[in-house]
Amino acid sequence: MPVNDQSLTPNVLKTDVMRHLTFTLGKDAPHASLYDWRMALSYAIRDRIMEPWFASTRRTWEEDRKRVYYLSMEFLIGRILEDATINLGLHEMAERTMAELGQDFKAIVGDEPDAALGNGGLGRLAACFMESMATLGCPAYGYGIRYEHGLFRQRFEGGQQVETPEDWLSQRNPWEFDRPEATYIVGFKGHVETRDGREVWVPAETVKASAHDTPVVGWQGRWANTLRLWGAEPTTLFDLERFNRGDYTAAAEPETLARTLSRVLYPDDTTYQGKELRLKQEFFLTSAALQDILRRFKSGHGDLRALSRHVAIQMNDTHPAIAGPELIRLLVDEHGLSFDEALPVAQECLGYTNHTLLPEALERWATFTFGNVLPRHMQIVERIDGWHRRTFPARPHYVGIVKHHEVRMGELAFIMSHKVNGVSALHTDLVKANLFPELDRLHPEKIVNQTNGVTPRRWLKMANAPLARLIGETIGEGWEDDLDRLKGLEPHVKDQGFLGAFDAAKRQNKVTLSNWLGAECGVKVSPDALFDVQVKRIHEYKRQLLNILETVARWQAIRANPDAGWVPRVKIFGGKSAPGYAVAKEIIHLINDVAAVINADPLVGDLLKVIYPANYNVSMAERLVPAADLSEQISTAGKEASGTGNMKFMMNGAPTIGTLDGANVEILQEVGRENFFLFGLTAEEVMKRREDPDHARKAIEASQIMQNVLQAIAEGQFSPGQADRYHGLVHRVWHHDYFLVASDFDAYLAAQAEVDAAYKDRARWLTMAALNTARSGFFSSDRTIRGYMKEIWGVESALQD
Ligand code: 26W
Repeated sequence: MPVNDQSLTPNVLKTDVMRHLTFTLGKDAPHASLYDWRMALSYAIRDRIMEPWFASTRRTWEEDRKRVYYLSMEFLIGRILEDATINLGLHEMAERTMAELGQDFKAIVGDEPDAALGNGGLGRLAACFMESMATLGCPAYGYGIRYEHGLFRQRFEGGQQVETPEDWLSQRNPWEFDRPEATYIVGFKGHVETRDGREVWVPAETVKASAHDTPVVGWQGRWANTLRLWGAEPTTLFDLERFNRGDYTAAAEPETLARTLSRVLYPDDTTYQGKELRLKQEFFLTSAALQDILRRFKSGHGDLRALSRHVAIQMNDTHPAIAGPELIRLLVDEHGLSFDEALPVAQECLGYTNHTLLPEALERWATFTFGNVLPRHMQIVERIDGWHRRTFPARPHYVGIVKHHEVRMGELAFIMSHKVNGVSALHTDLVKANLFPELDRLHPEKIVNQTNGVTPRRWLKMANAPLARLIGETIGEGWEDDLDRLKGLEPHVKDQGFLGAFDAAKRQNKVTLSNWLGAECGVKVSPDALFDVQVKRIHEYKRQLLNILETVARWQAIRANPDAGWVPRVKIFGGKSAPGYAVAKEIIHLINDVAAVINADPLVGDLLKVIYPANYNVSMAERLVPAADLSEQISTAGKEASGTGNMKFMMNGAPTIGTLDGANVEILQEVGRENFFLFGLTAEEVMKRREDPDHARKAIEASQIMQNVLQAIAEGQFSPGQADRYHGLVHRVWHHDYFLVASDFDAYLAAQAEVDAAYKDRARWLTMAALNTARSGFFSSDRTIRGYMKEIWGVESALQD
């Protein structure tokens, strides 16, 4: 469909908005609220997605194209309205139309709640991938769960995190279409019977998975795919049977189970807890998706042995790793294939992406729980394990799926996939060397790398209009879906006029952000200060602690010598902690305590401010990233699989201060050493350093500055009412410090001093910043998806260039 559809003049859009306001919302304009206007505009814009959506589905059928199925427990989408208007090329028109109707477009798009069906990196990556697959004309479905409550909302009380439930569906969701005709039964528990020599699973509990579809439109509306989210509903079938038997309590069980299954997103990233409900959620998503995939395949083809020619299924981490056994079960038990036929079919369809090396994040289910919830799958897992053990005899010892009474989902996903991928070059090396060394030796071609990326439509075009405009004026249009063209900015970096304009765009974003921060947090910050931003989940390995300790050191140094020509800084933190992660919550408390003391210190004034706006989410990232001067990517080397925030900051012209971790390594390579503030131990050095049990004490004793910082905290300078509040924390840094905050402290301080020096030299700083944008083309998720299409999925674009 042509994007700048001539038939859609502003007048037509206005008529559409008014028609929806009147007939869909039942509202008279003088009485319409912001919500009503948002709904009316959303429906009017949504209407424009239908044609490309239908056309894409039709073409995929007609041309019998291979489809990608992206299975993910999380899709961290954020707001949809503005993104859709941008991709449809209707942004300016929508702005103008709403103004003519007396409405503020910015306020309207800002009224939309974030779809926060994810925790962090993994969920946001899935959302970027959906957008890139649509942009590239890759026929694809995303499959996930329609959580009633997404990630909790965060508030601070006395500086401490308090969680409240998120409620995005309390208002009508204009983007989804219920598909009551697309429902599947998903079973749990029960037992396995042998009938006529075949195994038959008789579940004791069943729920109905019912589909809710959201169209995802790509750049310029050339293609649209479907995000299909499953909601759980009770089945009545078994209730009645039980009810008739007089088993009334059990009769109510299916309804309770159904209600809880799609009720809430697990708010844990990185720590896995073997909770039965979580396993049920994972199976619910996976089984419904696979049944849907097989139904679609069967409606066009006969022979299931040809499945992998038409179907590629990607498992986003191990959360849907039950897909291996479930696909075998469906093929064998329901469609009559033999196990030996079904196994290779499943393997050829499946791919597995690993997103973490942290041992505590690796899913392992007690065989007791697994066998209880999924008795038939337990049998199949053992059969797979036996097959693998016999087919690939290993030395010195076999690393199997079932070990020490646990089912290891990583090994299961690995064995059941034809390709396994890491998410950055370094991470993939570590997956090979540390996570699956034995399996890698047995299957040397299986592990491949696909470095993450982010969509430049949302993260540059939409979030950073001033810079996007400058890019368009400088290198012309067309960079949005061909991000390597940003290289064309490089020659202009020597031009004072261009640098001035680059500076002005950044400044405009900083002014907008300071106004918002003033209103949101009640702290006034000067847009002339250096905006130093660390936003991401709070985790020890991400080392927000290192950042706040450096902040204290800076504060002490400014107080000792206020006239030393300091570069004014605003330290901005953002992020949530898992509700049960006590150490991360303590770090949040400390940041807020430090902020309160520093922000009230008249000696320091504008030279240092610390701000931590509560409830960091996708929409807040869209405000912070374009206004950042400095991107904090300071994880302990070897721990951050990739990072994707690092790429967003780079694109938006913020140089990185960071360690050699995750995709930082590739950012450094692209941008050049002189445009990156590198510090810290390497992954290898980290492992060596840990061998010395005294590493922390030695590092602290060698650093007077670090001692002063820890002493101030231990003394209660930031917790005046409770001097011992941080004794535990300080003690851990001295004596444990697994994430090597102490060992990297001095190097981090030195890198921060380099940042100050570079920032003072305006020409140098602006050149660095502009080069970060110019050299960020590699980090478009379009490049990532092209890699998956070619090397993992074997799928071609349906769009000719
Ligand atoms: C079962 C508990 C659980 C839940 C989520 C364990 C682990 C996870 C995710 C795998 C954590 C995650 O989001 N990982 C992040 O994935 C991003 C996208 O690839 C990477 O950029 C981040 O580095 C990685 O931490």
